[in-house]
Amino acid sequence: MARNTFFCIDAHTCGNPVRVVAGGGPLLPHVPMIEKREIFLRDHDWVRRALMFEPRGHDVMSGSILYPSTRDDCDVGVLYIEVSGCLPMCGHGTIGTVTVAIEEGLVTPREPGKLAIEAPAGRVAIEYTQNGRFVDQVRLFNIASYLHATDVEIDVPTLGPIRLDVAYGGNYYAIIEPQKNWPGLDTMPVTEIQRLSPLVRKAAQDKVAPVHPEDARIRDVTHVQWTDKPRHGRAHARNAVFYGDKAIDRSPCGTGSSARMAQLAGKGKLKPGQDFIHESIIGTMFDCRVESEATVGNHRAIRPSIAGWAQVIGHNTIFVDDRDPLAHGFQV
Ligand code: PYC
Repeated sequence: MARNTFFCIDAHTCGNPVRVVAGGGPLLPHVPMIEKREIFLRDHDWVRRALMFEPRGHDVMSGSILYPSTRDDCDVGVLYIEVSGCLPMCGHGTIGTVTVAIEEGLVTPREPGKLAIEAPAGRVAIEYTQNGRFVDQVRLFNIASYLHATDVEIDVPTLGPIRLDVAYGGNYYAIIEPQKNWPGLDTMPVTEIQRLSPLVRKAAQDKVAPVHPEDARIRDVTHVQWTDKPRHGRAHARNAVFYGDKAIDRSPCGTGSSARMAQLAGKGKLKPGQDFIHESIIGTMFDCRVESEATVGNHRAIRPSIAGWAQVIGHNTIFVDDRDPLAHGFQV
């Protein structure tokens, strides 16, 4: 009989969950995070399933496990765990993880207000502001993001023909702007977005099958981003990002916002130095910016930054016990 104990600190970033595993995560070899991610998925994926799926998690659950970084220019390595797998990069997860790490003393920054994390997708610099022990805001300077494909035509039963773009912001996104068969977020119930998104994702993947030009381990359309006009006067746009089998991000999604800015920049609609305030499906906002131009392989790219807040909501000591027939989680 074995009982595994995970000491987790639960938080949310603008409404989306972040479960940070501060103790009990599997020991992994001291190799770059992109390699740790592969080893974890091969040998320890039950940990992700146990902590993300029901009965310990839910359809939208997301989190991270902290590891020492192998890079001299990073303070900590972050493995992102989620209902859909282990993401190369996660924006809301980074904002939540940094908030937890600073408030709970898991990481000591080399310089006050500044950190750098090693994500599987690359180095991400962080700036944060504090009020006493509490973190007010985290800004992450994301990896280079680019527009991969434009005007991809797909035809999904009951939705009909639509056009989408595919852009990378740490994950590959199918991005759908308002058009005849997608009049916008207020015209479709969330349950219908959840039903249609896996079909759109598969159709986009079948047509485009993106592979990162600098690392083939990062590939495939994994997320779908439905876009619309903002509701809030401060915001420039609104989205609903779909991931996993049923999840709609409650935050505006960090890698989704990066991909969206890369899409708009790639189409000449956003320039370096411009702000992009992004509103989520529940009305929370990220303050995003195109920081500079960049390249990814032969693609013109941008370096986006994303700022948001997170709230620690509790300590959670979780048991995963061999006697439990549902020890490794389930999905309905
Ligand atoms: O914030 O990058 C993000 C993210 C990815 C999936 C859910 N949130």
